[in-house]
Amino acid sequence: MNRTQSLEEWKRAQKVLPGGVNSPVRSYNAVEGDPPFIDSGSGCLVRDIDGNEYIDYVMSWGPLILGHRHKGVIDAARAVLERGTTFGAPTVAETDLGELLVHHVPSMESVRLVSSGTEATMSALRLARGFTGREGIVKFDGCYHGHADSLLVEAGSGPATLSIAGSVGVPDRMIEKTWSTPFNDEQSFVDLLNARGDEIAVVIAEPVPGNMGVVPPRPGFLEMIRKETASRGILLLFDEVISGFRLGLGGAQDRFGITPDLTALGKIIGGGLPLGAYGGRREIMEHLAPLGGVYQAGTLSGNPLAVAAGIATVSALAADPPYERLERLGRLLGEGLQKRAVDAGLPARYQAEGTMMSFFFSEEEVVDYEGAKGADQILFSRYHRAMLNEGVYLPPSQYEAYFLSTAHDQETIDRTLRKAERVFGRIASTGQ
Ligand code: KE4
Repeated sequence: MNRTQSLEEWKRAQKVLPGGVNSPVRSYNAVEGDPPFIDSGSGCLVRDIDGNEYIDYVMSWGPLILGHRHKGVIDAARAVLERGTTFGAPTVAETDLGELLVHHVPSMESVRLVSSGTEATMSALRLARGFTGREGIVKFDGCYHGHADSLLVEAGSGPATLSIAGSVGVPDRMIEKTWSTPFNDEQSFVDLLNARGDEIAVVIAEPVPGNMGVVPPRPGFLEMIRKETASRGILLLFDEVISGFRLGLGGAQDRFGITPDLTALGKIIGGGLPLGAYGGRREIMEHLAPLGGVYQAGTLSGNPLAVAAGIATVSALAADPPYERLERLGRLLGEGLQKRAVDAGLPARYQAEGTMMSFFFSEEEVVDYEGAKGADQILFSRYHRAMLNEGVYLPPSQYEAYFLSTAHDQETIDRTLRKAERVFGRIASTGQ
C-alpha cells in the first residue's frame, strides 16, 4: 500500500503535536510502522489520505456502533447546526437524553452529562468520596478509566500500551489512597477490603474489561464485588464507557443483573461526538452542585450537537436492537481468526463477552492483566501491520477491543478472514 502522503503528514504532525497525536494509542508506538492519516469514513470502511480503503474494527474506539456517517446521526446533528452549536444554557434535548439514559440504565435515577469518559469517571469518583466521606479507591489491574490522576494506577489501554503503570506528574499523595488488585481474583479483592474497608469510598470496575484486551468476568466475580461492597458501605461504580449500549441497551449491569450505585458512560452515547455521563441513585446524585457540595462543571457539558447525535444513536439502538446480530458476527470473526491462526501453527485465541471481543496470541485463556501482558506482543505487532497492508484497520495495541457496527456484515467478515488467512500463513512461514 502506498502511504506517501500519510508519511509526509506524520512528519509534519510530530513537529507540532507531542508524538504526532492527540491521544497516545493512535501513535502506533506498540506496533510496527506509522499510522495512516484517515480522511473519511462510510459504514464499516475508512479511507486514508492516500486513497487506501480499510475495513474498520476500531470504529473510533467504540462510539460508532451504527457505523461511520449513519444517516440518522448526521441528519440529527445537521438539524442542530442550522440553529447553532452551543448555548451554555438548559436545552430540551439534554432532558430528552437524560430521560433516555435513566430509562435504559438500571442504576440511573438521575444523570449528569459531561464531555468525555474521563470526565465521567473522574466526577463520579469525587461524588463517591463526597457522599461517603471516605477517600480510598479500589480499581483492578489492567482496567483503564480515563486519565484522571487518581486512576492512573496499573491502568490498561494507553498506559499498558506504553508499558507504564501510571503517569509521571501524578503526585504520590494523589494515588496513595488508590489500591489496584487483580481482576477475577476474589481472594485478593476480599483481603484488600478486609485491610482497607473503612477507608474505601468506592470500587470502580469495568464490568467487562476491554482495556487489557477483553477479559470476561469469571462466573460470580461481579456478584461477589457487589455483595462485598454493599455489606461495607462502599459504593460500586461501573465504568461502562465501553460496555454501555455496547453489551445491550442496559449495558453490562443489565446483562449480569447487577446494579451498581453509580455508572459512568461515554463513547456510544455521543454517537461520535464528545459526550460522557455519570449517574446513579438519586440520594447520591443530589450531593452534586448546585444541590449539594460536590462541585463539577463544564462549558460544553450537554452540548446540543453531541446530545443530538447521542439521542439519534440510542434511539436507533432501542428501535432495532442489533445485539444478537453483532454478537453472531463477532463470534464468526473471532472463531475464524482463531481457527486460521492455529491452523497456521500460531498460538492464538479470541475472547469475547457479548459484542465485545479481542484476539490474543496466547495459548492460555487470558483471565487477568498478567495474562494479557504474557501474550506475544511481537506476533501481535506483525499481525497488525500485515493486516493493515491487507486493508484491515485493527486497534494498534494488544490491550484494546475490536469494535463491530451495524454496518459490518457477513461478507465483510468473510473478506477479513480471507485476508487473515494469508497473513497468518506468511507470518508462520517467514516470521514477517
Ligand atoms: P475518554 O476520556 O477517552 O472519552 O474515556 C476514557 C475511558 C473511560 N473508561 C473506559 C472503560 C475507557 O475505555 C475509556 C477510553 N478508552 C480508550 C480506548 N480503550 C480511548 C482511546 C484513547 O485513549 O485514545
